[in-house]
Amino acid sequence: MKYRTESEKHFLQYDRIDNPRICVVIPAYNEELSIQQVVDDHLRHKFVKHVIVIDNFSSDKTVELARQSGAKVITKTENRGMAHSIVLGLKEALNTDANVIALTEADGTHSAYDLDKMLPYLDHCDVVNGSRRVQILTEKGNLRESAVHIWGNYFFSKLLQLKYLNFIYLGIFNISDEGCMLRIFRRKVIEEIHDQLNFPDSDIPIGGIAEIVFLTTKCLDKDFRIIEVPVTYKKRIGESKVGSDKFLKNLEGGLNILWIILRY
Ligand SMILES: Nc1nc2c(ncn2[C@@H]2O[C@H](COP(=O)(O)OP(=O)(O)OP(=O)(O)O)[C@@H](O)[C@H]2O)c(=O)[nH]1
Ligand SMILES: [Mg+2]
Repeated sequence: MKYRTESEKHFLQYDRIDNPRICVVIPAYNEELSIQQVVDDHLRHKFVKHVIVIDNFSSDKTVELARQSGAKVITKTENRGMAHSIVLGLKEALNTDANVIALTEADGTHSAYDLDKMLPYLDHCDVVNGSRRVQILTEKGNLRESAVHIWGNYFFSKLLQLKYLNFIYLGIFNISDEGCMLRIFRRKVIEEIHDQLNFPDSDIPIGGIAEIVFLTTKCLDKDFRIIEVPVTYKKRIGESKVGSDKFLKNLEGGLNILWIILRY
């Protein structure tokens, strides 16, 4: 376990991004019901210059609909899991001129609108994570059968916070929803960590939602500064792909995350 008291790099700083050029990375798997709405929503945002959809060998119309909406679509010849798409998408974003890289979901739970609340915080840090843990920002009926998803995420988030604990500020970052895919990065963050997002010395990604926890630990280990802010959380369109509405799937995801926190 890391025990970080060296917190000199984690006090107030200002480094304004005057001309944000955002590249949005969207991993997608059989999201034909939502993908167009999600791509359109982001391409309408004034600072979004690129939208990249990484399709995980969908069997529905995700690819053609995303292309119709104007996204750049990366396809695969087999399903290689969500984590593979995340890593591929972040690397692909480096081929654009974006100075901010955003990661979001294809299922319609997140909105480009929230980028406006996240961007100002990037003046003070390198990564802004979204949090879906504010009831007032949650659409009624969302996750109503899945308290275990909410509590599990909260528990593992606090465990991760504990890993970087210092006694005065309760840790160099404060987090409540580590499983939230919506997050934005300064370009330099992805430049520095993009080749370290697989298992050490391999080309295999960590897997599932644990990948984004691993991503966070990579950022923190390099002293990148992370702030978590509340974001709106709408009901997903279509079926859950990872089964976050199922107890056993949540348990499995939680154990993976626990392993990442303890191991790396
Ligand atoms: N399960 C799965 N999801 C994928 C894959 N590739 C991309 N995704 C996308 O990853 C996102 C996460 O899956 P969701 O079904 O939204 O998960 P969820 O049940 O809403 O739960 P959250 O993790 O809380 O969002 C979706 O937008 C999927 O389209 C894949 O290979 N498998
Ligand atoms: Mg989702």
